[in-house]
Amino acid sequence: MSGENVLVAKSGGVTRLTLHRPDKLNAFTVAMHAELRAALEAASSDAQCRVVVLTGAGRAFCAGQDLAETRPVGDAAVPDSGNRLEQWYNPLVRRIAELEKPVICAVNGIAAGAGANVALACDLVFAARSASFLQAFARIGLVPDAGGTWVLPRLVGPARARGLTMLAEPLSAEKAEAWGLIWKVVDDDKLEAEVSAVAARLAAAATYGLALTKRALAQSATNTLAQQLDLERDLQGLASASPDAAEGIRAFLEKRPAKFTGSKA
Ligand code: T3D
Repeated sequence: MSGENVLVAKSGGVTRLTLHRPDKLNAFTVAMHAELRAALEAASSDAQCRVVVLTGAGRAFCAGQDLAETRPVGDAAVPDSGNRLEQWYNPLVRRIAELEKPVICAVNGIAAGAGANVALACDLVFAARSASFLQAFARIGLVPDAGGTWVLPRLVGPARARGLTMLAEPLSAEKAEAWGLIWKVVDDDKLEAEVSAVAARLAAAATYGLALTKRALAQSATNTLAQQLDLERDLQGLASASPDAAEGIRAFLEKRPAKFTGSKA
């Protein structure tokens, strides 16, 4: 169900979530976090939903934490930001990572601070050519969060991760693609159509196999090769027991398109 801060639209197996505070560049407030959490929980338990698309309303994707909510009172320090990470950002990043369906991010404009890192937590990141990614934290004396210090060195290497986080300059969508930070740059006027086409394709895919693939890739970050081989053996055992694997192999041998249901069993 749509809220004031997160619009929810469901169609053809795709649940589209739009961050909706365009006047404030979709900066995160507690209210927006709460709506996004509820929407992701609903998408997780909705058997009709086979893919989630996350995007922003207006000219930005998301400007990170709403700094009006963290405003220090008088001469006092900023209220403990660690608490907000514990309560909101960390569960959000985990939820996206652990969702057993692909999550596509359509970065329609600037993605700054935690907004950038929530985008990078998604499985496939498409960005409009005019969009940019800004690790804004150093500009305000904070540490990159929402998984940024984990994902950046892994995606672009330590030298670029240090430059992005310490210099806090915007990275264009084109450079983000060239550096391997995101999947694809798309002309602004084609972003919606391209993301919708990919979402429709994924909504007709073998969802359980994709969920297990997501799990395998996530665990590879800390596994040795031997551990990863064992994990692949176990996950392949699960995948091969699914009706979609049987359908995929039958369809190949019968030279027809597969008709996947997305179910586990
Ligand atoms: O305690 C904790 O929660 C810790 C967690 C931290 C996580 C974080 O995300 S920290 C990083 C927070 N984000 C930022 O520091 C980015 C702040 N925004 C900007 O630097 C700029 O807005 C942009 C570079 C993203 C875009 O610049 P521009 O010139 O295109 O737009 P603008 O004029 O600055 O912003 C338009 C409006 O959005 C403006 O409101 P107004 O004056 O028209 O009423 C601006 O204040 C508002 N806005 C943009 N970002 C935020 C924001 N309002 C509150 N919080 C924001 N993050």
